[in-house]
Amino acid sequence: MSTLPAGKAIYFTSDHHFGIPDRERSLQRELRFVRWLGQIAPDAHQLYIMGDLFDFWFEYRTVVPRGYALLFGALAEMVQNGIEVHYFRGNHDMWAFNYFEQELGFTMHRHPEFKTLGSKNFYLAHGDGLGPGDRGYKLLKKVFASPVNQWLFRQLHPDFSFRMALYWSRRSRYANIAREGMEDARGCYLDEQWLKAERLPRHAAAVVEQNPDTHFLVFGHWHLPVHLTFGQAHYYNIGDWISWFSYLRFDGNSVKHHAFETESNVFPHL
Ligand SMILES: [Mn+2]
Repeated sequence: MSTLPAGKAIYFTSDHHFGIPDRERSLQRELRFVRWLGQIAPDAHQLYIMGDLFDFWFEYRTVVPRGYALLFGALAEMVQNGIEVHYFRGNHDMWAFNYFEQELGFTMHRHPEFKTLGSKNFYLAHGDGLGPGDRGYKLLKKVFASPVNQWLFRQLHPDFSFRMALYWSRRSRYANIAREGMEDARGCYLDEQWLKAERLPRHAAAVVEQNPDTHFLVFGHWHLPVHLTFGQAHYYNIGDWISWFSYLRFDGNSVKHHAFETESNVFPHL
């Protein structure tokens, strides 16, 4: 059993989508994230980045994308100071191969995992492609996971391929934001029954049914801070680092939502 040292905490963050909407505005969010890392460093035992740190990421054998120097420096410093950084790949950075591991010292995760943190049982996943339906996306994920397709993509000039990839990811991102905006307008996310009928909570309910000793389930992906309960199990979506600047803190006992550098009471629905 892993133990959490007294006075220490484990932090969860996700869906920063650094790189959008443009270099300058992304940098503002990156610097805000670096300030957050500085704030949590004194009591952080582990940090979990639950996916989509970048809106698009691809690494070549000898070259990595331009930018993010301050961000990488701050994360590498955490690892140097003995804070474990775990990274669950999201749907926007499934092409993170071994750079984060080799250069920054992250522990990489590609699939959902059960983990005991302190004395509690966690189920951790980014959240894409889980739950019923969404067959189009699941197929697309297989296409992107194919080594042949990755090799083909690597043959393109990066100035061209990154422009193309960002164009596509922006389109899907804007579509999501539009969809989420509609949900907000309808007030759906305040409605527990509506939330529990969505894909990820349905997946979570099935996980809890098969693993009744699960205490906490933590997901990214949804870009909406959510807290639900399934029996004794607590379900969370972290939110994002685009409009919520939300994160989770686990003190060994309970998990709580917080937001960084925003007005208090930004989670009226939690
Ligand atoms: Mn995302």
